[in-house]
Amino acid sequence: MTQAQLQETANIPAHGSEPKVTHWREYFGFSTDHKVIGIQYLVTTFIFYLIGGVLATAVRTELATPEVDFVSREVYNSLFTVHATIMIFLWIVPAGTGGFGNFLVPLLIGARDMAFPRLNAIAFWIIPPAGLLLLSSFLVGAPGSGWTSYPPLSTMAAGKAGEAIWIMSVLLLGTSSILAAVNFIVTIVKMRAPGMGYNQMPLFCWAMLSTSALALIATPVLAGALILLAFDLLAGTAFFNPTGGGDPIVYQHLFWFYSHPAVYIMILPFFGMISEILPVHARKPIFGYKAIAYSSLAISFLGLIVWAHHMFTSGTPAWLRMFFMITTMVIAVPTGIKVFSWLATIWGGKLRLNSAMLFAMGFVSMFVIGGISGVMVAAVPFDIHVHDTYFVVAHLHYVLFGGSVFGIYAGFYHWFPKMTGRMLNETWGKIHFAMMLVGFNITFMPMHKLGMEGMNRRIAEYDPKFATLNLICSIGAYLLALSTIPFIVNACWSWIAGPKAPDNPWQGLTLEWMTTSPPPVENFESDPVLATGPYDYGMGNRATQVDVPFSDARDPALSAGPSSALRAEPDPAVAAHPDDRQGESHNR
Ligand code: HEM
Ligand SMILES: [Cu+2]
Repeated sequence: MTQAQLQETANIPAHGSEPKVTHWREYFGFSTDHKVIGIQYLVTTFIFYLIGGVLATAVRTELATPEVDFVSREVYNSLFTVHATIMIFLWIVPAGTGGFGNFLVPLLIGARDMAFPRLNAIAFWIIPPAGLLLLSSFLVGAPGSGWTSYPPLSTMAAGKAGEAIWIMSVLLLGTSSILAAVNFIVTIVKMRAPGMGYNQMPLFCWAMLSTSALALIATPVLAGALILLAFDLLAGTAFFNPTGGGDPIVYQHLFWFYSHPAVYIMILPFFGMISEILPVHARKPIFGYKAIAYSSLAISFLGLIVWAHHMFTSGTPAWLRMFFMITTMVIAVPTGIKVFSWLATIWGGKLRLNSAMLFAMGFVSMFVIGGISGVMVAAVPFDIHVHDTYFVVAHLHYVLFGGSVFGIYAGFYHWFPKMTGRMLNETWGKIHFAMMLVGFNITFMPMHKLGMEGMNRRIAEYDPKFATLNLICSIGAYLLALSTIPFIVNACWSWIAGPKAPDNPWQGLTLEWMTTSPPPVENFESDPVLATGPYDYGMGNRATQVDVPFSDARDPALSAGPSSALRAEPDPAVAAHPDDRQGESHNR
């Protein structure tokens, strides 16, 4: 018996009798089912991603030539401002946390739903109106001071209405993010299946715990900054206005106190998803479970004390710049631990190079490029040289696009069968991956060189000597935009008419695969059971020699890693073997 079969046998009673067929109308209503809400998040944010992508394509069309010829300078400013705001606040953050977090966390820990289902629905339903509000600003003159909205630019008379709308919309989105964070923390701490200690949790849960802690600590600071900014803008106060005794640099501190942690809010969930996907498709235990789990916590903590690396050129005193330079570089350590653990996980594995795995490997490699340019810009002298140039645009897209967006797609391909009960087409998945990888690198790789040669970001016209590389970037951007089409067609077609998905198409060990595809309402008919750890792959027929409860559960030979449930104290109430169970289910 393989480990997957062992886990499936132990969990037969946990199967729902019937997969839940969700009526399409439910997706448009106030559902409190975490799976419906997760999918609502994913579909809604994907639509915003498409809108943000159209804006990006418009930006690149303007930049295809050195002159201002496609849109006016003002419209250009609005295009990149709204593009970035959508990509961050309406796509990456809510898709990673609200989307995948909602769908996966309760399933992975064997719970029936999130701790606060109604709060969960409220957190989602804030998003669509906030997004529409932001888009409505195009009717009154969209905001144009960048997604950072620095004063004094953002409080100047022109475009007041658009700026106020931007603040209101981001405040709403931040509220949603805080509500979701509370829910995740309580759910993970309080609702794990019996026998699942913290060190038996799937790594995605560690990632969500770290992400939620960050969101909870940092988002209120952004809210504070934006409320003060709104006063300056609309009520004539002078918190950030030097003529009235204020200081614009204070805004930068408050803004980055949130927005640097925000980049980890935008990447940690995907770190977690990659840690789930790689071992399944490499058929090997995850390497360094605890190292990966605790490095998420370390990244959260360090992420809170590096914010002023965005302000090296804002007159920050030299000694303070040293502090922020060193803390920033230290973050490379926990991040490197993760990357090496992932490489060690797939090293020597029996790789299944399907779409999910390709996107996961694309994630690791593209993210590493962004990480390296990140350490480069952390160095004060280098940053002074490339600050506000296309080098920064290249860096941020390697982490956010090469990282987060590749991670989202890896998740889509991996969990689509569980979410919809249908399989995606693999051939089209691979075509999608190839087009996206090539398009992405053509678009963003040349920006490193443009930046080092001094091309400014946030400008609609530029020195003609940069024309060739910019044209290449724009052609890459069109390819990148086209690469989304195979995915959309594949996803829509497969959802309606794709081949039916088995319960456990990838022979995974984590609990979401131990119920039907899609899971029934409340996920499991009865309490799920941990017969094996989340990553005990490749133990071959050793598993046939053991049954749970084990006589010596701590024997390291039985367990593929410290994460293995084999090392947990067996609990007779939920023993893997139905005959060994005693007493009532005590989960709820
Ligand atoms: C189709 C793919 C994309 C293209 C072609 C693209 C293109 C661009 C360009 C050219 C800029 C610079 C505008 C300027 O400084 O004048 C920009 C800015 C930005 N993009 Fe993207 N982008 C894409 C996808 C994404 C994604 C997926 C994210 C994030 C998740 C993202 C986040 C940002 C951010 C944060 C900025 C900074 C805006 C600012 O400086 O205020 N982009 N993008
Ligand atoms: Cu930062």
